[in-house]
Amino acid sequence: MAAASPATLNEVVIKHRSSLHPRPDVTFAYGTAGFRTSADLLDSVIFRVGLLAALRSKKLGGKVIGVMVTASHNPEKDNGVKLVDPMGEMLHSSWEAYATQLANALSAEALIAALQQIILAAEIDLTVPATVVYGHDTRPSCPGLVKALEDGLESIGVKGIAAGLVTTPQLHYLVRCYNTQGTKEAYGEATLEGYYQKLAAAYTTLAKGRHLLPALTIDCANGVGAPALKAFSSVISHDILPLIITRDDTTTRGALNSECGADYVKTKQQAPPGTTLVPYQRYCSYDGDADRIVYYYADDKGVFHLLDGDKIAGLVAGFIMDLVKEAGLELEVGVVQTAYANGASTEYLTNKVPTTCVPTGVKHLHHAAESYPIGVYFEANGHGTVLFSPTALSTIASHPTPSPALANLQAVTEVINQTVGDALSDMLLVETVLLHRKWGPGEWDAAYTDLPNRLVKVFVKDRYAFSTEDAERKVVTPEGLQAGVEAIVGKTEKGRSFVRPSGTEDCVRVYAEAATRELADGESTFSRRRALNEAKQAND
Ligand code: NG1
Ligand code: ZN
Repeated sequence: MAAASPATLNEVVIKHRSSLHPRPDVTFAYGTAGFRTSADLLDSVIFRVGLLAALRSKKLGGKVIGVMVTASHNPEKDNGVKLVDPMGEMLHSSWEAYATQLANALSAEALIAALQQIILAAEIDLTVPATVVYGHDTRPSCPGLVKALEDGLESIGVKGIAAGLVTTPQLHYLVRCYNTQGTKEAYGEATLEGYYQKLAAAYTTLAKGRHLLPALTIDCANGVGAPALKAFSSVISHDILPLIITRDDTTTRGALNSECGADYVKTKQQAPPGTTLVPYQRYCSYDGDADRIVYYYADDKGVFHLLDGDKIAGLVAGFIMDLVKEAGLELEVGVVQTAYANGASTEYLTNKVPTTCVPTGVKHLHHAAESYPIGVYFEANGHGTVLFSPTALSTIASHPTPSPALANLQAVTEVINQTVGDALSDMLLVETVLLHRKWGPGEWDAAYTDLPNRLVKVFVKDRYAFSTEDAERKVVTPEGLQAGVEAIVGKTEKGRSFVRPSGTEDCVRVYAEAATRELADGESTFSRRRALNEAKQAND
């Protein structure tokens, strides 16, 4: 057991170390993706996140807290940081304000005062030893920022466990493993090797004896997904999972997320330039920290088709429902989406399975999915996973009648990363379903046809002037904007449009969909113009 820490902060050390990480004249906010901005602004923020992570661990009786340094799909010049709570979930929202408070403290003295306030407000016992595990993606700014994090941890007397170069979901996995080892909820071995072995064993169970599919081509966004996938493919037989790994250049400056990756493919609705799509072959793209995945293919006319998070949710939910039924179990499967889910997917899903819509942000999706025995959640952009409640897990584990369906269901619980969306693990799940169904991408896609849609950014002076309700589907302020949107939508066949402030970028997003491409484009242009006008008035 680690020795107890001193009962008070070492203010001299913290002030001194803090002076080595001066705060720029910027206001920071811990948003849906933690702190995320230009990497050259983040040194002080990450130093302070080290302090906060230590306090969070102390508050939770010494449970291991995670810190991930990444800016996901953002350009390479950006970086970011987010905290991971003990079961591998996002930082509890009640602590987001503390993170913002520490990041914005104006001086070393103000930082100490903010720390003391948090210690008091959250009733933290400083003598509890803390443990923090931290990792980072492939951005060139990571080593320097990780150093700042280590300075923060050291100045509050916490050593920390360096996980090194990891995908975001691997870091979440490690956190959960550390906190559950030796308990009946043990999640796995707390090493990357343990992660790869767990997924490989589960996938081998699911794939063995099946007729193999042609190789899957993966675009790793030139990010951390590339080394992770290579490490994984070295522990699984190529006969079981034939892969073609592309966009795996993690050393060329500027390559990360540039004209590739899940965000590029989803936003542009096209394959990365230079990719020749062989008709009906499977392609997928990860994002820069490998927590998102989208699939795509071309038909025999060469037309591009996207199989995004909504399509993955439908595929996976249907498969799990069938396994549950075949195994003779009664476990409800529910699906959670956001307003960005294509209207056609919502219509398809609501006819089959309970479906909930929640605001953007993984914490909302995750939380809502927890209310189902088996909760499938996916954002349209490809971030998602499946959660099995403790009761569902024990029902599956203790079911008296063995069957292939039960064994497969058990393996599905192992192949899926239940802490957070995980491109590698989601890929294995999709491949499993396709293998079992004997489907190619065309059969998968046949469930429904996406409504044409458009997602645009509007740069406004103050995005905080925009507020929403009804899971972000209605804009409340600026006043009058919603009425304007509705007037246009009302005239549009299968029209749906909404306006919301981004939680990760300084902009407002406008989404529109309609029966035809022309209508969707027209509607988004109108809504966007309307949003701009209203914003101008609100800001004047
Ligand atoms: P914001 O910037 O709040 O729209 C984006 C994504 C979210 C989620 C977060 C976290 C869209 C439209 N929004 O949020 O789905 O992934 O980033 O990374 O894709
Ligand atoms: Zn990501």
